[in-house]
Amino acid sequence: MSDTIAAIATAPGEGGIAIVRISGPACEKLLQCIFRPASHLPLQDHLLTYGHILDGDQVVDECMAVIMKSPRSYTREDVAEFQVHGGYTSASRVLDLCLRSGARLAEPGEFTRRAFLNGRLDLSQAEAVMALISARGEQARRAAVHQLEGGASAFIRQVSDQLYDIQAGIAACLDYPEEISEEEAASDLGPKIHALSETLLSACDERAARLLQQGLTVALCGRPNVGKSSILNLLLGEEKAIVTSIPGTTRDLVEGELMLSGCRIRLIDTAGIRETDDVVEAEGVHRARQAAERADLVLLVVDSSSPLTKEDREMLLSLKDLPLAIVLNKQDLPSGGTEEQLRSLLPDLPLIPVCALKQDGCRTLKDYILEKARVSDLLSLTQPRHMDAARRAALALQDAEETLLHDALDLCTLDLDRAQAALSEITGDNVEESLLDRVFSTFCVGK
Ligand SMILES: Nc1nc2c(ncn2[C@@H]2O[C@H](COP(=O)(O)OP(=O)(O)OP(=O)(O)O)[C@@H](O)[C@H]2O)c(=O)[nH]1
Ligand SMILES: [Mg+2]
Repeated sequence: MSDTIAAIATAPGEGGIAIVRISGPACEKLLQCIFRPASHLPLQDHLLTYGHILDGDQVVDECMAVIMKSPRSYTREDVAEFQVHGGYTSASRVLDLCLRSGARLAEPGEFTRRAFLNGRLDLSQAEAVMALISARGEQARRAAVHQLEGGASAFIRQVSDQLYDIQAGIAACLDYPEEISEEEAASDLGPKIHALSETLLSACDERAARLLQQGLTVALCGRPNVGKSSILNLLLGEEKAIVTSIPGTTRDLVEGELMLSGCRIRLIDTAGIRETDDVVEAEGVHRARQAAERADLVLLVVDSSSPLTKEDREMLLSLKDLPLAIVLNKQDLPSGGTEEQLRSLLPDLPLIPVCALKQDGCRTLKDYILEKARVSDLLSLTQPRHMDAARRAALALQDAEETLLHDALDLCTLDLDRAQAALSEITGDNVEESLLDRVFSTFCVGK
């Protein structure tokens, strides 16, 4: 970290302002080289100053510049930022000037890596920065901020502290066997170890983590002509998919995205499922089944004006073990007794009446989808990497519990150390360089 790094911090493309950021010991020198304040007064710490970026005598752009002296900066090093006019050209000229004046191009996530290495944030908070940058929707933003504020770290440190207490208890027993017997220690500590492992496992909610990162995927399935594409269009508020009265209109998957109260929803309209000799349609039916299996929620669309067909029943059977709800479409037409049939077949299945043609029932359907997309604001672990480490810690604790049952108190300490090591991967205490490389390689340059 003895060198000074530089990168464009704003996204590529045209915009009002672009920011070039540098961090490291040469910041002040570099500023003097390329920035001339309009007032000719020296730059003050943490104060934006108007001036010009110069390449020799040539003015590159007008600029607002700021220096944030160590340790009161994002990286805790000296940091300087240049706000120039947006678009690519000015910013890349300024970056080029920085590189010619002694800085080197920052690696992805290197500013945040320095912040982590200088102790400004722990590893889980560093990852939250990227989660916040890539958050799609209010729900994902709230979860990222919770993590940035130390939500995951606080949870892990609490578990880790309790584990240290257990480790101290075992050490005391091993050091003073005359004061406390191994059996006594085992019967006291076993339940505590078990409870800790349960706490960790229950914090690993894969589904919630996926919903935050990717949103809820909803597949619209059903036999041909029941109105799947009409419902997709209704939910999206646009004519995304082709709708006709010819069964088998949709052949491929048609995807659309919508935001419901800050939750991201991916809708997939599929080909009507039926037996067919048509090769193209058969491939569409295959894709429809795959989409249903991969979705977080399957909406089986049924025509409420006609009694259940053999195809409807087969589909119900094949989909019933997936997260499923029935959308009873075509409510404008006289009932075919479908609702009653469904209620007697699968009484617990949610039924949502809709009329895509007259745009009725859209609110109820959206509310139902939203209910499935929501996750708690206070989830402790929301990143796959964190859950993987927490699960390994829980497994090590289960091993420790097992070892205790065989009265091998000294061996159990090894399992507990493994659990501590897995927990420390989350917060980044004592982690290897390769893990940091892996984490920060997913970052964008300039952050
Ligand atoms: N009366 C009535 N007709 C509807 C309703 N919803 C859709 N339709 C009609 O049903 C026909 C089929 O609609 P689509 O949305 O194309 O049906 P689909 O399930 O996507 O059909 P495929 O793509 O062939 O599998 C069209 O003529 C629609 O106008 C409804 O609520 N009431
Ligand atoms: Mg269709």
